[in-house]
Amino acid sequence: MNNIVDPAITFINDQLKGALIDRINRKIKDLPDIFYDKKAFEELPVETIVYEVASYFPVAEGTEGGLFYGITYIHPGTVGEEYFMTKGHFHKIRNRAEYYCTLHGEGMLLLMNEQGETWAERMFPGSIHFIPGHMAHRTANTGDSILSFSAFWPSDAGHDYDTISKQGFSKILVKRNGHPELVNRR
Ligand code: S6P
Ligand code: ZN
Repeated sequence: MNNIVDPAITFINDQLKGALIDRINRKIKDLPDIFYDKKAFEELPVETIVYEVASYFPVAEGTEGGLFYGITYIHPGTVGEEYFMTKGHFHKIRNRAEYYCTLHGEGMLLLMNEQGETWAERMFPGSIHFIPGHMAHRTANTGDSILSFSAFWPSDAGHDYDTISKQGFSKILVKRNGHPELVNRR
């Protein structure tokens, strides 16, 4: 019996490869609720890719005790003065935590607690972010190249996108004088 085997997945040259890998992309047309400048949003080509996610789901979604692994690639760009960013979510099981580790590019991790307080952590290659439970999380690309990061989260965490699509984050991340600023929504 050969008891030395290859890993189920690899991450080489920035690409996740192997079986059971799920790939999605989010285009402008998939993100009607998240950007505050609706006029600027309407002017962008609907097929513009904002971000892509490759995830490894070795167990069924909802399984207690498992872990998922994913890589997110956010393209550079803005909608009006707001940076390209992810939809953002709370975990459906609110107390489930997560790690993000930045690989390439520069960005911000926006965090919002259940009281609606929002703050941001700088993301840069090598930055590691612990996202405690009960915290909505969203990432934005503030640079000129792709922002990529790996994520590790419990397989029973689930995603609550509805709360964010209805209420948003209490602050938005905008480009002012060439730099990111976290400001209150108007
Ligand atoms: C999953 C984890 C990430 C995001 C990804 C896209 O819990 O936080 O893999 O799914 O960054 O963001 P979103 O908000 O569209 O799921
Ligand atoms: Zn998450």
